[in-house]
Amino acid sequence: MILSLVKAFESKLGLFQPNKQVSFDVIQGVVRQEISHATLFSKYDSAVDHLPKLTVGIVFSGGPAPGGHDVLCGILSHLRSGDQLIGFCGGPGGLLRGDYKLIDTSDMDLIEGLGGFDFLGTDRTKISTNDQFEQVKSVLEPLGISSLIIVGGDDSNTNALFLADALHGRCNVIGVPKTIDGDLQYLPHLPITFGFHTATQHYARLVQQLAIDAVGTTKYWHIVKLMGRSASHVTLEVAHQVMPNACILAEEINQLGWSLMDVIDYFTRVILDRLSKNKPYGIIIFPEGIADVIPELDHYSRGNAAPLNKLLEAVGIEPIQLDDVYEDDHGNKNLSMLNSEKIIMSLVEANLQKHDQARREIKMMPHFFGYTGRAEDPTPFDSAYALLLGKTAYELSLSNVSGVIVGCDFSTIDPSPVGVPLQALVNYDEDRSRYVIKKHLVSDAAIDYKTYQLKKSDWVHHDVNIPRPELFDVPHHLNLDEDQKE
Ligand code: FBP
Repeated sequence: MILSLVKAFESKLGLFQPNKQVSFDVIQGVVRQEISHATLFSKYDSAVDHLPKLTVGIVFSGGPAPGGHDVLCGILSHLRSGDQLIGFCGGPGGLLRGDYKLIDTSDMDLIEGLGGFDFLGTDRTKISTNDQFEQVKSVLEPLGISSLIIVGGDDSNTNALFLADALHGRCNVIGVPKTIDGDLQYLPHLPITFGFHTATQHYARLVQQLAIDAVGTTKYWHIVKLMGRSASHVTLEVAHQVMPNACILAEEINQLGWSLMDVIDYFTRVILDRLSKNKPYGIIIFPEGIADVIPELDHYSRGNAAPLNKLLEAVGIEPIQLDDVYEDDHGNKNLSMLNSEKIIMSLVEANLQKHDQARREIKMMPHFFGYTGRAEDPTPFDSAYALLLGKTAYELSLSNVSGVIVGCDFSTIDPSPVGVPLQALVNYDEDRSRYVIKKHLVSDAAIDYKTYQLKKSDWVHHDVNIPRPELFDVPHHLNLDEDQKE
């Protein structure tokens, strides 16, 4: 698989054109007709040397994800002589300010295979007003930029679509799918974002190390919150790798209609179950996004601590002060500020007080694994994928296409890059009264969710062994068969 990605990356530059065999129902009237594409864009072999010189702008947007620097290298390694790449510094905010630098092939030695987004920087500024669109025009025009590549997640690519509309005829806008959360998907043409594999491998390694320590010492339960808001793809992928003794996903809580105490009772049951087999240690994992679906935590993160404190007081725990959670421009809460792992741990501890043996023997420690996964150097999969995404975004720029996001179909032995109309990903959001790219949550019909449900109860008594299990070379989430993984 990784070799096929590299092969596709190393192949000659080509152009993309509408592929009438794959069409979409797109909602009319969201953006102008010219960028309201109703088909996929597929690559065909065509010379590109005769095309006019091109200046491409690029901006990182939202949270960092491993592979961003390789997206830049993917473009630079194929840049035709005379074409230019201009990077905007500090995310969409930097784009509005006109804060930029020229990037050239000499930068590749510095940044190839490097994690984080620090070469250009990023932020979460939303570009959506007419004044902002005008501001972007006034920055791009003097620089001669005729194609702008936005490297981002669902919110950033919603920006990209409306910016493509506003800049039509002056500058094309192309999205590159990024986010460790893995919630920007459009199957089968866009099953995965870059950064997801590295972050999940990173967290899986850390959780596995806790598990190894726990088996060796038989002393502690580790209560681990993992980054990933709204969608629980990260926790699901990590669960498949490390087989935690207990795990709950936000989508599962929603489906089961569980309250906070239901979650606590489930964790308590697993701990007591293992204790009955003389195992006073283990691993619990869950995503930070549970705060969105558990009413007491949701109220708390919105500034109302009363329902949570009522529950805490009822089990004899001191009330807690509000953490400093706020929303970004797109309405996303910074859940990392919320110490839900400590809250959960205290409630489980309180629950265990009723059991003599558990009260004496169970010791717990909270952990949060998040930001380090975004700065990790990309895995070979993410690196190859990001290089290909960068190259494809450049080819779409040469093809004079706007309002599309780069995708890649992994359903065949040789993954093929495609251009997916952004409009096909858009839905009307009643709460926000606007069209936005919908976050793709873990679906109960997904194969990786079904296998998780089948295996989960076996993991209660699982312990990591020697030889250690190997972490996945390619994302489990892609559900590739053995031939495809090679
Ligand atoms: P993106 O969706 O922008 O890729 O960011 C994802 C993420 O890493 C989430 O998993 C996490 O909740 C959030 O960013 C943390 O960033 P911040 O500290 O800005 O809230």
